[in-house]
Amino acid sequence: MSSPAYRLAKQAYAAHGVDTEAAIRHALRIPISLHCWQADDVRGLETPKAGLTGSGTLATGGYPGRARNGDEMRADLDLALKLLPGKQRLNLHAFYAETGSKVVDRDELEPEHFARWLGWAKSRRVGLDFNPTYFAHEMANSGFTLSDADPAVRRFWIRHAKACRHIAESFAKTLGTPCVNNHWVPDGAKDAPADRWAPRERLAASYDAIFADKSVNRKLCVDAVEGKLFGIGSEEYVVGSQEFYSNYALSRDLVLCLDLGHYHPTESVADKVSAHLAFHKKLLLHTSRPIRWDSDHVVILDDAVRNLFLEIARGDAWDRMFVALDFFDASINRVAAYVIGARATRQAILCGLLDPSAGMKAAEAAGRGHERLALMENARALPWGAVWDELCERDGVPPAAKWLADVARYEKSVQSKRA
Ligand code: RNT
Ligand code: ZN
Repeated sequence: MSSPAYRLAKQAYAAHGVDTEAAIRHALRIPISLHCWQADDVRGLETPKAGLTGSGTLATGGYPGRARNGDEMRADLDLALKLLPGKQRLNLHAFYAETGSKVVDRDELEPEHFARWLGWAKSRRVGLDFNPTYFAHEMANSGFTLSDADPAVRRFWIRHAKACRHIAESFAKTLGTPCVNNHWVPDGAKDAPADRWAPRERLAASYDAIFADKSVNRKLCVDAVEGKLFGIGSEEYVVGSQEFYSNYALSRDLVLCLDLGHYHPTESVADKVSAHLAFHKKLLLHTSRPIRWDSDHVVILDDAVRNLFLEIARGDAWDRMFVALDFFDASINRVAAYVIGARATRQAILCGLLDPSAGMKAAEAAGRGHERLALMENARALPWGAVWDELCERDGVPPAAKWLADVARYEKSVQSKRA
């Protein structure tokens, strides 16, 4: 039995020609890949700990309860899965390998080092995605990896990337679903380099060496590449910029990744979707939230996220999209961070599917710009929240913010006991 609020919402949308039932079904079907790295503040599970280097990523905050090992991460993810409606996947990074007491360097990683993650994914019926980890390692201390001037450094990371592609392929084979394998390197310089050319030439050559391995089935290991405007320690120059990767992905038939946190604040990622998809086959989206110089705050339902999925809906480009989360906040409960960010992402998907775009497009085509604008404004006021709660109820998860009680219980009984 649906709620009175939903029944009213259904009518309100129907008046605009929108079928809420179809939107709910579609919104539940779209997979969202949960990034494993929110659970442990992007530390990784390597033995001995490689330790964070200056280049790469950094989670800030000291909220208690960080997951300290793979079991704790999986327990946190189990709770997140319980509280999230729809289809989820898990996005692993290579430095979450579990090698026991054995030290296995990144260039020697094998599928067996992820056996516990794979077992978990199998039993939860969750598909896996993957990422080579080109940071938090002594071979990344120069601030460069695949584009480093030292050929030995480049060769190390090329071996790592090749190993990761085999791991991704084996995940896909075992789980029966393609594995998106996303490459992001921190390479860049804090201040103006005298030579912007050579690192870019080396980066392209290194990737070419990686993808020259034709033994990997690219239908199973779906490689994506991710650029960035600037990072910590690469404020002036990023080797793998947006232009670099857009051209590289297109010319090598790879998937281009757009991370919502990786652009100048006045740029609209939503606007980029139709531009890229005029040429690229598919995009990988990292939902995130930039604040000042940080690119990885917890996703909320802000205009950037809403507009992104609105564009996908308006272009009916759902099948040309992989959706993944990418944020980390160590200043709040980490399971709550997962739930907030994943729910906001799926809410944006739902809002896109509920948008009465047809009327707006018709007004626009008829030259009635004022009508288009008025309908767009009106669409914001439609009762999507009641449809969202209905979606949650139908999928058997708490609606609204009722999941907070589960997180509070878990925090008390599990997370607060972690030193
Ligand atoms: C970093 C990229 C990248 C990472 C993860 C951990 O700026 O967004 O996706 O966040 O690989
Ligand atoms: Zn990202």
